[in-house]
Amino acid sequence: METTSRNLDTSPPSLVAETILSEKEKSDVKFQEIPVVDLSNPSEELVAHAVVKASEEWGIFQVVNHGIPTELIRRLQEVGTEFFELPEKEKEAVARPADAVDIEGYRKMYEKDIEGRNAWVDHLFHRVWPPSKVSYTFWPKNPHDYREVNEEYTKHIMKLSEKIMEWLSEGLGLQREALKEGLGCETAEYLMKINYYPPCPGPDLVIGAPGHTDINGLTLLVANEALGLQAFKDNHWVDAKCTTSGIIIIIGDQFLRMSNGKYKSAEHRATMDKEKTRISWPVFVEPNLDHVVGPLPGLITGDNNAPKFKPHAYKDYKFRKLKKLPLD
Ligand SMILES: O=C(O)CCC(=O)C(=O)O
Repeated sequence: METTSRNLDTSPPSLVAETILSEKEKSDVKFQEIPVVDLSNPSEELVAHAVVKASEEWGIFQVVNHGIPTELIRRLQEVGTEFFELPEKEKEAVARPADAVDIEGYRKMYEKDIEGRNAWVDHLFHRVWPPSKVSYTFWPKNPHDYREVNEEYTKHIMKLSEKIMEWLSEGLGLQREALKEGLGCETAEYLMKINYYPPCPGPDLVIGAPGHTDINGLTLLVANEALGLQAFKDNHWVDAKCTTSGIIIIIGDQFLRMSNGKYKSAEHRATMDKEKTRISWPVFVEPNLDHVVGPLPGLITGDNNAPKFKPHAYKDYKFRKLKKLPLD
């Protein structure tokens, strides 16, 4: 089993400098929990209300009793863990080519992540939907059931994400398809990522994933039993505690913009554990690169509803955020 811990003394100096915690990142962690929404509540109205409230106030929450079988989540975690525990050479069978523009594939630590930050984490990215965008080149062949489990999980996660989008659309006073349409309906993409954070001897000095908001629309994340995800709220980092079968929902930048600022794009980060390997499986729901995203037209009516954001093609938005250019 490959659980080599990070060694601060032998790490590239630039990486250590860039991942050392800033004062903000070191600020106290508050003993508070992110909202939990139980989707099995027989009143759909109450569930929808709780999802909307958590998205307005936090932009991050956990859903439980969501209908995705616990056994399927366990298998997703098992096949992903098995892949990361393979010898490096075998993982390289699905490595991201050095000259690739796209994000798909396996990458070892000390690499830039999707938003150009140095992240202290190994990861694997591959699209899971739509079929025209799926490249099995980047799906591990070992373990042999990796593909079957990920395809099954995709069906369930899409159903859950569409349900959440419906509640959030209605929470904006719009018809239930509004956010899905805003993302480009059938052209929207689902991107699976696995983050693998080995134990780190100096977790107080180093961050696994620095604080950021997600660039996409909606993120649905499961994690193993090691804690590490935190959200920034009211000037404090808050532990985003989650059971291994709970799903963390994170509102990303595109939903902040589509909702004209009503839903919050949650700033979050991942910390390292001294002893345990932490693994997380976010699925990012995002528009295709050419799709233009801005405040939904149904929200921009009347004198008091001026658009707070300009529309941008998703590829331009990504480029500008990556390059830290102004975004309005
Ligand atoms: O590992 C986590 O819990 C968070 C990961 C994350 O924020 C990311 O991959 O963008």
